[in-house]
Formats: sequence, C-alpha cells, structure tokens
Amino acid sequence: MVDPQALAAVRRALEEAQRVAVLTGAGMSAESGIPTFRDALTGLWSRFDPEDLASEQGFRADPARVWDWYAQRRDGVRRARPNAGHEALAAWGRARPGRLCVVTQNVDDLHQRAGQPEVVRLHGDILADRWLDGAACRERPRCDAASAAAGRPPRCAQCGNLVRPAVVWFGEMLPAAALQRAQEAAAECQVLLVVGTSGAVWPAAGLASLARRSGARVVIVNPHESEIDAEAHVVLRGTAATTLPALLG
Ligand code: BV8
Repeated sequence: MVDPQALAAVRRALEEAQRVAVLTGAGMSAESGIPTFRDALTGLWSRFDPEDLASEQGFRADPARVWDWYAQRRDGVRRARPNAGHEALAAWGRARPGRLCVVTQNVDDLHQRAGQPEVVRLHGDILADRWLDGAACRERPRCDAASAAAGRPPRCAQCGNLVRPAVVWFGEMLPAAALQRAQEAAAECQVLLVVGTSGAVWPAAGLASLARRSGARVVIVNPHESEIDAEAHVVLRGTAATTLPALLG
C-alpha cells in the first residue's frame, strides 16, 4: 500500500512543477498483459539471455528464432490495451500542454494509443520493420518491402537482405534525436517520475541521476526494488495502473 502522505506530497510537487518528465519501463505495460522484459525471457524463452535474442549477433546467428520471439511479442502488443496508468498519464498531459514529456524504454505503442501528447521512444517500435543491412540491393528497386519474400524473417527476393524489427538491440546506439530529447527533458524538469523500470539498461537508466543532478525531485513508482532506487527522493511501492491514477487523477 502506498503511503498516503508521500502520495499527497508528490501530487503537490507535480502540480507546482513547470515541467514534468516521466521515464517508463516494461512495468508500465505489465497490467496491460504485456510481460515485462525479464518475464518475456521466462517460460518458453527462459533459457535465453536478452543479449542472445535482442541483439544483431543473436539475430544473425538464428534469424528464425529471434523473428519468432518478436512475432509472439507483437501479437501480445496488438492484443493489449492501455491500462489506467497510461490513461492517467495521457489525460494529465493533454490537460497541461507542453508540461509533460513521457520518455519510454518500451517498444509497445500503449502510451500513443492512450493519446499521450509527447512520447519519446528510446528503444524503437516493435510493430515496425526495417532492413537488416540498410538497402543492400545493387539493382533497382532497392530492397523495397513490396519485394520482400514471405518468411521467418521475410527477405529481399533480389539480394537476400533480411527484414528485422525496428527496435534498438543491445549493443546498438539509441536514436540520437530521441536520446537528446530525453536528456533535455530529464535535465529541465522539476519532477521526474520513474515508472516500472528495473533501471538495468543503459543509457536510459542514467536519466534518473541526470534529473537528480539537475535539481529535479525524483520519484520512483515500482512494486519492487530497482537498481536506481538510490537516485529517488521518494519511492512509491505500488503498480503503475493503481498509483498513477492516484497521483495524477
Ligand atoms: C548502447 C528493445 C551504445 C529490444 C531494449 C553503460 C552505458 C551504455 C551502454 C551500456 C552500459 N552498460 C551496459 C551497456 C550495454 C547495454 C546495457 O545496458 N546492458 C545491460 C543489460 C547491462 N546497453 C545497450 O546496449 C544500449 N546501447 O548503449 O549503445 C553502446 C554500444 C555498444 C557498447 C556500449 C555502448 C541499448 C539498450 C537497448 C536494448 N533494447 N529493448 C526489445 O525490446 O526486444 S532494452 C529492453 O530491456 C527493454 O526495452 C527495456 O528497456 C529493458 C528492460 O528494462 P525494463 O523496462 O526496466 O524492464 P524489466 O523487465 O527489466 O523491469 C520491469 C520493472 O517493472 C521491474 O522493476 C518490476 O519491478 C517493475 N514492475 C513489474 N510490474 C509492474 C512494475 N512496475 C509498475 N507497475 C507494475 N504493474
């Protein structure tokens, strides 16, 4: 149960803040039925290491296995609905134009489907595809999606280039513009809400210490301990779908 005094104090800080930034992780979508990243590796995938499946090396080593893992996760995202936490964040952002920036590590589209005005995607979009090797074709038309031969994964019928999910894999650079916008939001906000992340993955996890060093109040919403709890002024031990409506409703 979240401490009512702490909740009231964070509510006040949010209302007084000129700018609020929110960093969300897989826990934000857990109550929408999307397994958290670590959970996604349990059960069927438990014998794999994230870096084996969510990396270019892992994909090149066994494209069908990685493609199937993403296909299963994509089905889950399409079946999922934004939860009360997504809705509360989106309503708060719509009511305060320009004051809230949501930075997400998640590759689902639930913040967007809830109508969140500004969402910065650090790790890409699981529902989108791109070519593994840029446009490898030498002849025209170069590797266009229409020419992709069906398969697990689809590939270019002309040059064999593979289709891959448009997500940021381990060992890959984050999109520069997204990371820069995220760092700006963390450095300029008066309150940073960190919701549903283990704080294990960098450089996203570093946004909490950047916000703190820049003078923001850092508030963590997570039912369990995370690797960045030490960066928080306040830790609310609750879930996204119950705590965010209480904070923002
Ligand atoms: C990079 C897309 C430059 C794919 C993902 C230091 C600096 C820079 C890099 C590194 C560094 N140290 C190590 C690295 C390398 C690496 C890294 O961080 N490794 C980790 C494992 C140590 N980082 C990278 O490779 C990044 N690239 O830095 O490029 C570079 C290049 C080469 C060499 C060096 C540097 C790229 C990282 C992006 C990887 N791609 N996603 C896909 O999804 O398939 S990350 C993936 O894992 C997810 O997107 C997510 O971001 C992350 C998992 O984190 P969480 O979201 O926190 O999820 P998790 O399951 O861990 O935790 C869930 C939390 O929710 C828990 O705390 C739980 O308690 C809580 N929870 C549960 N239920 C609820 C809840 N909370 C609220 N409500 C609930 N109901």
